[in-house]
Order: sequence, then structure tokens, then C-alpha cells
Amino acid sequence: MTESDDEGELPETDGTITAVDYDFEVDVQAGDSFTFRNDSSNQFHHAVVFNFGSIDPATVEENLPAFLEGGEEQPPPPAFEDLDFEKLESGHAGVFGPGGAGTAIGTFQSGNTYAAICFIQDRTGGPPHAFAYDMYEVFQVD
Ligand SMILES: [Cu+2]
Repeated sequence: MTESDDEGELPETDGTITAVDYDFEVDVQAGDSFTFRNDSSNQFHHAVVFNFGSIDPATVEENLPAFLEGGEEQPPPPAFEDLDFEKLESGHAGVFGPGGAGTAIGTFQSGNTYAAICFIQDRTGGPPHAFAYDMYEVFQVD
């Protein structure tokens, strides 16, 4: 992971995942790296990327909340049964405060469905953003 306050110093990557309060804008292509930017004015964020393979984005969107809330104790929703959970995480950007940016390793395959998810809490505490504000974005790579 390379960190920099000045985006101009960051190396080229295969796409960008931008966090705001409390959403992601995703623009990534098939590849093995991404730039993470926190454009929030207030909160810290990160991006954990899950790979849902060939499951279509609408199905992931529908089942993701129950899957996240179930944690590791609950069985996954039937739609996610065939996933290899050992390989679910395909990328992970570190935590950045407002205005921060960095590059991260992330494997993106053409045609696959992914979700970028934020598990960071507000500065004042509370549940992770994914739960408190549905801070996740489901996307398919072209
Ligand atoms: Cu967040």
C-alpha cells in the first residue's frame, strides 16, 4: 500500500474507489490494483472488496445486507452458498481520513460482481458504516 496526501504522487492503477459520507463511487476495470480516495469532509473510511464471482449484481444487492448482518455465525443466504468464503476478499484499502488517498492491491476480473464495503465506525462511535448507513456498493467489472 502506498500512501500520499497528494494524489499526483500516486502510481497508476486499474481503477478508483471513492468514499463519501456514506457511499462509494466505483470506477474500476479488470486488473490487480485500485486507487482509494476518501472525499468525505468528516469521517474515516476504507474499502474492503468482496468477490461474488458470476452471481449477478441484483442478487448480490438483495442478499448482501442479510449476509453482512449474519456475520460468521450464521449460514450464508442460499444465493451465496456456492461461494468460496476463503477467497471472498479480493482487495482491501487501508483506512483514510478526509482528503486522504492511497493505492491498494485488488483483483478484478472481467464479468465478475464485486461489492466495496466500509466497516469503519463514525468518529463518535456506533455501528460500522455498512450497517449504520448501508455503505456498500455492488458493481460488475466490464
Ligand atoms: Cu466508512
